[in-house]
Amino acid sequence: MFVSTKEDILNGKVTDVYFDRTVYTLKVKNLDKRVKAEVSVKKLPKNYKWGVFVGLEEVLELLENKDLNVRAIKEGSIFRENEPVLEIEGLYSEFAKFETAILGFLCQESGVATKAARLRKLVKNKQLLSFGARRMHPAIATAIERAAYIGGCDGVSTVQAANVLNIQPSGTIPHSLVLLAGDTKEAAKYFDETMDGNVPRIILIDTFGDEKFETLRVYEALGKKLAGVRLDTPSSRRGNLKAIIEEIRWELALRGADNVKIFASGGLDEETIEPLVDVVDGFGVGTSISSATTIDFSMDIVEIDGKPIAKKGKNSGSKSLFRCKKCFSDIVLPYTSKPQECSCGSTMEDILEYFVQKGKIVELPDIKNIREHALTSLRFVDL
Ligand code: PCP
Repeated sequence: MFVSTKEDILNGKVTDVYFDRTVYTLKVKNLDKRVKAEVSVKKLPKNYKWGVFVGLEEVLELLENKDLNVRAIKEGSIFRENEPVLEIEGLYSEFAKFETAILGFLCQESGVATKAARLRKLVKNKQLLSFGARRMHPAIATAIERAAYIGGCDGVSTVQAANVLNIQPSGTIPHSLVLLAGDTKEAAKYFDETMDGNVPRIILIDTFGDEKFETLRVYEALGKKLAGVRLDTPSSRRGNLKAIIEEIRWELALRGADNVKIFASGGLDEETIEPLVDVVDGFGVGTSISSATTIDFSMDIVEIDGKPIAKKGKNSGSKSLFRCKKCFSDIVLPYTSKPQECSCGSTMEDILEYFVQKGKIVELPDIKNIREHALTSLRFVDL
């Protein structure tokens, strides 16, 4: 398989060759100096007004035990364009070769988390499951699903990611089971007879026939044990999916089966989810989360030997990112430890904090706290 191992990454092998060449030139010409390098994004994708910051834990693992100091916003925080999200202080050669991996962690995982967060806001209180591991290289499936979970997915489909996140994996049944059973009702019965009691009986009902009638057949077979049905209806047959779901809900209610939940999946994104939010109980989303547009962070030197300096188009100097606890507005100022007064009258705190000092990592929050921080922050922003 064509994968970079954790050792390859930690040894700086996954680096753009110009960093190796630069470090060599700096050494030979004795140009290496202590710098401050800042990560920020100039332009968010599409019409995004914010992003969710994910990938910090892996970046810190890369930078620990080196003569470096790292300030960053907490993992799961909201950030906006031109805001410093991470700053590394130390000898440039100490971290130069890791820039490729640092940005790789942050760009892809923040992209996934941001898309998950956007869908989280869109689906309101309905269930949102990450079903997209199958769309990406399996070596990064756990990183992708962790980012989706932090961004707001209620569950993930891959067993390994669920273990890492300390949650139960989420899933229903695939078309293959229905095809091999030869019939949706039979597949439902076989699944029910073979699964542990704690596995929800959610049956895929779009393989054969009409979704409404297949639902009734499966309900006839499983009765109160039927937890839900999933429509993954192919686009060639999708038609008015909302109307189909409303018909199913009517027929279930008529039979006192209001408890049977209805899930939708298959090619879902912001546009196709919106009209379904009021009629479904949950969504399984694959491609649009796992292959989400990256957030194209860049890393730029902003200080050399304590003196502010930056390339054209970049403000120099170490910075503070002040955020109002009440109205969530931000202001970027030259680094200062003095709290600021917000125009709304509340106080603003610098949300950039030290995560590594002299090579030592501070105690990091667990995944539940990171996700809670993201979900709490989402209340302050809109799409
Ligand atoms: C897909 C599979 C994924 C769903 C759809 C989300 O159906 O169930 O979990 O994928 P997407 O958002 O990337 O489209 P199929 O590919 O038909 O696979 P299966 O028969 O295994 O459900």
